[in-house]
Amino acid sequence: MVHVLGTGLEFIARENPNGKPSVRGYNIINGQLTSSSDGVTFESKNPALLEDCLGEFPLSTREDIHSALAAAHEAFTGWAATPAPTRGQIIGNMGRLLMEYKDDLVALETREIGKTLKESGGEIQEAIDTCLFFQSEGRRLYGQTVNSELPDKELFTYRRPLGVCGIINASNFPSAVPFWKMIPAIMCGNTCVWKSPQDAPLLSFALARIMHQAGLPDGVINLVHGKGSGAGQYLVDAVDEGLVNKISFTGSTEVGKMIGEVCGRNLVSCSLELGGKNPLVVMPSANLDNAVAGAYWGAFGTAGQRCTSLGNLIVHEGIYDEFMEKFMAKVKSTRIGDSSVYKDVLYGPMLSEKYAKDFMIGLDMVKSSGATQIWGQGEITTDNQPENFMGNPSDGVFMWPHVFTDVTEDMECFHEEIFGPAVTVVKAKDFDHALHLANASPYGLSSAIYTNDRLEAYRYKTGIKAGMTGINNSTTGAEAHLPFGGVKGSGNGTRESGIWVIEAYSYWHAVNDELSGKLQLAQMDVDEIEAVEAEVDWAQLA
Ligand code: UN1
Repeated sequence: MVHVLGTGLEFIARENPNGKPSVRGYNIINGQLTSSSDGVTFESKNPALLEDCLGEFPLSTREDIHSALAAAHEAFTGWAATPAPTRGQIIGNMGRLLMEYKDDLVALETREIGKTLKESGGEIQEAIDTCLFFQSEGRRLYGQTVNSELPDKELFTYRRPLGVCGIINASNFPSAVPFWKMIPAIMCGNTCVWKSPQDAPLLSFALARIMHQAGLPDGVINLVHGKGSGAGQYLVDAVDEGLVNKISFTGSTEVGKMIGEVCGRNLVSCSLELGGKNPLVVMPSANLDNAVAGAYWGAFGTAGQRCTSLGNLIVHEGIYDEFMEKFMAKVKSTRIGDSSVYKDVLYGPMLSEKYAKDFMIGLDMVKSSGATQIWGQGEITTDNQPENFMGNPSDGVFMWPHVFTDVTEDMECFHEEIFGPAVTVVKAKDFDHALHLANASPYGLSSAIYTNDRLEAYRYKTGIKAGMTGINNSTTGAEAHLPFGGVKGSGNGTRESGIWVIEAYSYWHAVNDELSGKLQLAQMDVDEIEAVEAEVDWAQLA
């Protein structure tokens, strides 16, 4: 692990129960490792083994954020002037280094946020794929030539960088999502201040070190650690101070709306990827085993901590009993535990103690909504554990899988996201009712339908209000080159990934080149103007 983080790193004397070292982590500002201006730190803990501390990290102050922004401004002119293919080449180097360090990064991600090794592997791969995609995009970043309406004149469009981007991501996808944001940002010639998620500072630090090792010039990406209400807020405040040209945020709808307001009043562009209450519909023609597999994974994979996780499971009443029987058999067999110790667990701990606390509040909300709790008993403890729990539950923060039935549209739990392993099940009378229910929450991120009726699939695809839809597939599983994002309460319409994200990190610059050697007027009906002018008695008007 040490070689991923680079040389010159100090370790903190600490006895971790798994024998792993604790690291002194730093901000990276203008390529330099720095502590917070007041020396205050916070710890990152392994949520599967709370006594395992990964390290201490700067709790960044407003002054630190301003230093990072100054470095990003300083680096901007040089980076924007660097040829795009060269920028792409450095991004390609990042991808190749990530491949080299993949095993270490996967283990580190699992240790820091508790995802299973398989999922951490998939996520680091997504960061790699993003680098490889944008390496060659650096050789395109196309503009257009446009025909002029006038002779001897040429028109062009160019993509220009926006400037300094503030990047704020969540800890559930701490490697793929910041790469979704920063790789296109720097490919377009922007510079960044990256506020790492509070629960994944060591992984973020390792990724930022790799980016620099790949040849990224100092100041192009500046990493600052801290809390959302601290460092994150200072970065958003800097929009009001005129120091930020773009904010890209993944997190809650509540915080996203606040960021949207600050950016809106300053006319600063923002990309917002927010919450979801993603529906999955199961119709009678579906292959039920396939539908059970998709619903089960969507609800409980990653311990339900994806923004694309299944929220409302909408089951047609004709197959409700049969589906639920198969579904519950799977839920009851769920293997849970620390994936770095036990093989083949479906999910591990919550991302951190804070996520565990918030999930318990979410469960209370579902219960007070009036839903029927048919499975799950909150936090897993020594005296309260499901059959297939592996290990000692008091080592970390682990949750039961939860299933709530008899959910109806008028309940709060139908509308509100519960970030964790809990699914709310709703009965639908027919297709139209199912589609209505799928559209009835305030969110519109991901969605899915299981059906073998092609017309139903078509009507769902065209009738659903969501940024993403799976047909005979789960609600999760975005790929690195398809547009990712939502509508309604799930975002402001911006997209990440693929060629679409380039719109979010560049503006179009239209240039006209007049070669005729005289003033030619565009967008004027020249003959008519001349005729009108000839008739006007200018002396009389004056
Ligand atoms: C997120 O939860 O913020 O499609 C992103 C998926 C993942 C991305 C989720 N590839 O589920």
